[in-house]
Amino acid sequence: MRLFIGLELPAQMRLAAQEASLLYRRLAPGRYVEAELFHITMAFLGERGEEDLPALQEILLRCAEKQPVLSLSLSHPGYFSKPENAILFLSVHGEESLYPLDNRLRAALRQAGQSFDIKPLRPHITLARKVNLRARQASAEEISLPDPRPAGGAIARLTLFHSTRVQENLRYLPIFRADFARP
Ligand code: 2AM
Repeated sequence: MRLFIGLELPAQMRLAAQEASLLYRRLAPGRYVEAELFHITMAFLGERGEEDLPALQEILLRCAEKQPVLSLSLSHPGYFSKPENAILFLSVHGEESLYPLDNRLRAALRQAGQSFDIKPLRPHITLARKVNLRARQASAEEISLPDPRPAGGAIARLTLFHSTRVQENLRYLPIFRADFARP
């Protein structure tokens, strides 16, 4: 099964991201992601067997137990890759608070011999793939997208997700959650 570790979004943040996404899809065509799938990936693990689950759960618990509750909010839109075939995302305010957690998570995964995508963390919420941000064909001009409402909230746990298809629809199913330290 395909697994990754990430952060679930507070309801208000998800809703504001959905509003932005609905507006962007009218301005810039692409394959937009359902709001249910919005999240922040912390570590992409890839294909794993059931036998890896206990060790992974232990890592989540260990990394979460000393982590204070995070406070994040939506920031500006951005993209990866080329403007005519872009991955469109929202950045987050407060992302600097994710790096200590990222460091602990990577160290724990490495120590346990668990492989993961080693690309540096770039906290983001993917809204769409294959997006065309060119205002006109063959022109250098890019469509400018307005900022989302700066909605935010508390993120109080780390989640192990199973990326799978349910009746042909892509779903990121939370299969384990580890709570952050209570204040
Ligand atoms: P994203 O975080 O940019 O949206 C499940 O595939 C999730 O893991 C997606 O949200 C995806 O991208 C993220 N992810 C991170 N690294 C990945 C990789 N190497 N392959 C596939 N998905 C990856």
